[in-house]
Formats: sequence, C-alpha cells, structure tokens
Amino acid sequence: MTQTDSRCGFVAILGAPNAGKSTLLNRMAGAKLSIVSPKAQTTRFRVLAILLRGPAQILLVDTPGIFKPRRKLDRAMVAAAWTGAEDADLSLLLVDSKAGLTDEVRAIAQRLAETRRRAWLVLNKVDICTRPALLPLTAQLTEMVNFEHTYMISAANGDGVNDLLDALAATVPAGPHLYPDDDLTDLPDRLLAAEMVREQVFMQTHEEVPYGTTVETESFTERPDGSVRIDVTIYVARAGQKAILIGDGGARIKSIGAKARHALGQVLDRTVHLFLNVKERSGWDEERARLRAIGLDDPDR
Ligand SMILES: Nc1nc2c(ncn2[C@@H]2O[C@H](COP(=O)(O)OP(=O)(O)OP(=O)(O)O)[C@@H](O)[C@H]2O)c(=O)[nH]1
Ligand SMILES: [Mg+2]
Repeated sequence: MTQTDSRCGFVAILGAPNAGKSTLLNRMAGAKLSIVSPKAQTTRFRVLAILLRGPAQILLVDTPGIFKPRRKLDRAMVAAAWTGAEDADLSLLLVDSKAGLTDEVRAIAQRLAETRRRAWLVLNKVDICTRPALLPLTAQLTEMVNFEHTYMISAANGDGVNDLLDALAATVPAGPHLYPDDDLTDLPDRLLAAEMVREQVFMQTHEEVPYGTTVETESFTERPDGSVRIDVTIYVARAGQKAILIGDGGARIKSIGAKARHALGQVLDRTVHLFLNVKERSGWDEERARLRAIGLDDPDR
C-alpha cells in the first residue's frame, strides 16, 4: 500500500433507540463489541469499532439512541450521541423501517439537517418490512435531510451490509490510519466486562429494573494460568430491584453471571472467572462519579 492509497475516517451511527445501531456495528466488526437487547436505550456511551477494508481504516462509532432525556444519565447519553456525530467525517442515520417515521426519528432528522454535516440514510430491518413501505419513508426523510446516499440493509442477517462497507471505505478521507490495524476497539477490557453483565441485565430483567441498573468492574486480575478473575458490581436504584436481580435462591444472578461469563470468554478469548456483587445505591443515575465510571461526561456542567 502506498501512502497515497491510505484512507481513514470516523463514521458515526445515529438513530432512535432500538434502530439496530449496535447490531450493525457488531455485524460490520465481525465481533460483539457493543451490547444488544430488544429493549430501548441499551447503549449508554460511544463504542468504537476499528474496521479494515482494503487500504481504508473505517472508525465506526456506535452511539446511544437519541430520545427525550429526563435523568442526568439520559442527558449524558444523548449528549454523547450528538458529540459522536459532530466528531465524525460522516453520519449514518439508521432508521428502523418497520417503525417508520416516528416523532423521535423526525426530531433527529431535523437536528441532523441543522448541523449541515455529511449524512447517509440507512434503512434497517428490511428483513421484516415490505419493499413498498420503504419508498415513502425514504422520500419523507430525504426531503428533511440532504442525504448523499440511501442504503437498505438488514443488520440482523447482513443483507446490504457489504455494499455499505465498500461505500464507506471509498468515502473516508485520504490519510494515515489513526489506530493500530490489528485492534478491534479502543474499549478497555474492564468496560467490556461491565457491559457484558449489563447486557444480561437488559435481557433477563424487565420494566424499570434494567434502567435502574449500572454496572462497574471493580477489579480485573490476570492469573498465572492465563485466565482472568473479574469482580463486577451491579448498582441498583432500589431494594426491590436488588431482590429481582438476585432472584429466588440466587437463580437470576447466577444465570446473568453464567451468560455474561460465556460472552466475555469469547471476546477476551480466555477463561473468565466472574464474580458479581449487587449493591443498592439510590440516585446513582444523577451521580457524576457513576457516569464518569462508564465514560460519560456530566451534561449539566
Ligand atoms: N428483524 C431485525 N431485527 C433487528 C435488526 N437489527 C437489529 N435488530 C433487533 O433490534 C433490537 C435492537 O437492536 P440494537 O442493536 O440493540 O439497537 P440500538 O439501535 O443499538 O438500540 P439502543 O442502544 O437502545 O439505542 C434487537 O432486538 C435486535 O436484534 C434487523 O436488521 N432486523
Ligand atoms: Mg445500541
């Protein structure tokens, strides 16, 4: 590769909660870097995937879904999403084609139009959508935002994803690669560990419990045999949530631990000994230190 062929740029995936942003990032990276659940507001901070496509390094940024924030945590999540877009060379507006033009999508499109930055429209979940529904949706959105291109994909089954990747590789600016080509992400293992646990909380608990939960890695210790011991604390907002997380005779927390340990063993590619501890801490979602622990800035400063 000659110096002149080299390309590199940041591409942010923006969209409403549950659009499939994290699914798309994982699909493109070929690894599970960002957690996914059927519930809205799963992702809480930016997750970077480093993709290599020919001479191009695509720095793909998954962002939290954009919605009307209430708590300090919510405001920090939405702020992180918009910062991701502002720092990027290009934004992909990812839209759940089945859900269509919701108020949330409309509000995001309006703000995206105001930024006057490069943007592509990506309609996701075409596997559960009929083609005729896509045309009016595309027309309405392209009227609101000056998109350079439109793609129709399924992040779940991979349809259209390769074409999108090729187009991204060709459009990122010429320049040297900013990250080591062998790296998959810049996420520290400690954060990855906390996220795999939080994913299981999102998968295995319901209603307000996942939203009342934050997860932090307390210690991460490599053992001489190559395995790793990870101690994780799950903070909940209320005593009732702690009881639900632990479950009858500890059944729920055991199941959360088992699934998270399996997922972590795969991403870290070694044996994981995972220890979970649940603590009640009301008001953590307004606490700057808890936000900082997951890499979010205080939105009110
Ligand atoms: N049928 C179908 N489902 C999809 C597709 N992409 C994602 N999903 C599902 O949509 C749900 C949400 O996916 P996520 O990737 O967590 O969505 P997100 O946009 O990252 O959501 P937040 O992090 O909450 O903003 C999950 O149940 C996914 O399995 C798709 O192409 N087709
Ligand atoms: Mg997500």
